[in-house]
Amino acid sequence: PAVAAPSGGKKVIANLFEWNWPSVASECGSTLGPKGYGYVQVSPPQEHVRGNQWWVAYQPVSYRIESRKGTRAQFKSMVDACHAAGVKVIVDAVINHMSGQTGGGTGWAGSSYQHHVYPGIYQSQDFHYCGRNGNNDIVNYNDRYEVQNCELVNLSDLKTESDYVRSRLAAYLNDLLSLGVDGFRLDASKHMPAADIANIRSRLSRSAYIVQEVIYGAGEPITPNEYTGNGDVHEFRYGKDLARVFRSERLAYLRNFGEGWGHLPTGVSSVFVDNHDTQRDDGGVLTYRDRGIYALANAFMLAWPYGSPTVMSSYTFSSRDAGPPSDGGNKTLNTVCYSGWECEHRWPVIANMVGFRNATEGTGVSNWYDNGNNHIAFSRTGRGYITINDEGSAINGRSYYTGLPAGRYCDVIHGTFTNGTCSGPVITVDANGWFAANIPAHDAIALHLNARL
Ligand code: ARE
Ligand code: CA
Repeated sequence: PAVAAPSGGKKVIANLFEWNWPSVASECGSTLGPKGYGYVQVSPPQEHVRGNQWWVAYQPVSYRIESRKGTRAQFKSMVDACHAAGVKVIVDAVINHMSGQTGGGTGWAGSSYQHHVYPGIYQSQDFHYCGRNGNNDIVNYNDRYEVQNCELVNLSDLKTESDYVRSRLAAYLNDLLSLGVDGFRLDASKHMPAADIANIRSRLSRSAYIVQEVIYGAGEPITPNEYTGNGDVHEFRYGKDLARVFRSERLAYLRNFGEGWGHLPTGVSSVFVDNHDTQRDDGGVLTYRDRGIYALANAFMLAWPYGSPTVMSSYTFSSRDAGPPSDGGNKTLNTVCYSGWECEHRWPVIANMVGFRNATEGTGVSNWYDNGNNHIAFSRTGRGYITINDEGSAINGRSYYTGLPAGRYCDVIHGTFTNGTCSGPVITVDANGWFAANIPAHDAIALHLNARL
């Protein structure tokens, strides 16, 4: 049985995209655990084709846990270190396909392969040959058969309907579970029938969190909703809609953000401002390049009780294919935050709002306020309060009704609360639940009960 949503009090996922295992291990102890992240999502750990592009990870050639990000032993130590820090581990699992190079080669860990032949694992009869478009590639996303039986960008497409392939994929996932992994992001889920995923899931040795990558495409026959029986599904409309609101519409529109906008049911929806694909391929979404506005969009996501949020953490890139900082042999270097790596999950606004999310878990929205334009505010009933001013000018001299108990609260947008003290401004909520404050343009104030002095 799979768990349908991240469970436990801490549910926020940090996606440490392309980090190597020793760096993930140390980040769990130094930052993710202390800041209240419940999960870390890591990039695909299996052996992959050689090359310096980031996307080599999405071309498996064997299921050895040996990649540019580290060895099996390093992977295991990482899982143990994260668990010791109270952080669970989600693995990006590539199970729809193997490599896509037309010629063969030798993988990262020395396994030789051909397109459609992976000795000892899969032979040519284990793949689909859809017979379309001259090269078996997917062209038409409006054709269900083609999307699930042709090749996604030439990647050899596994026969996920076959008993052998299912058992081999389950063996890979069970190997990861034996190393202590807690969940999986199932890459390219749209390209596998939901029933095939259900069957593979049924072969897991124990329960695991599952989130499926099914990109909503207007008019496409395969929809995210088909997959909700297996676990969570990435809601790609969320980041696009949020970016549009922040860039060119009004924050006031967010008062029913989520299901009210046609997004997936909250209990199965995995949300993010951007992910590793959209930050490269989708000019519309907000990314680390948007700096303050990106932080505000993440603050909104973490404050708003819809879906399971993932905070993206990126390396700096200037071209689509460019891989992470690596040595001459393409081995990924240890992460150095703010030097080649953006570390959005550490940005104080974002990291402190993880604490807000945890403090307000399970409460609804009340006291919604908007000015009809780009100033909004709301309570997470009885536990927290946020107001975001995305107007082009300051809003001064206003009072805000929070419904919170009287007291002195750390403004976690501008200060970090540690051991009873606040490194930034302190906001006083009066006996009637009100506070007065000025908010600069494109800024916010957030208070919660776990950051009360
Ligand atoms: C690379 C080269 C290719 C080459 C291939 C094989 O770029 O030119 O043919 O290697 O040699 C990633 C990269 C790819 C890379 C691939 C393998 O993005 O560039 O190919 O790894 O190394 C669709 C899928 C969705 C997929 C996106 C990218 O439905 O599942 O395309 N996303 C996941 C990952 C990616 C990854 C893969 C899948 C493959 O997150 O990072 O690719 O493992 C509409 C549709 C969407 C469709 C979208 C784009 O919006 O609705 O379903 O997404 O168009 O086509
Ligand atoms: Ca497929």
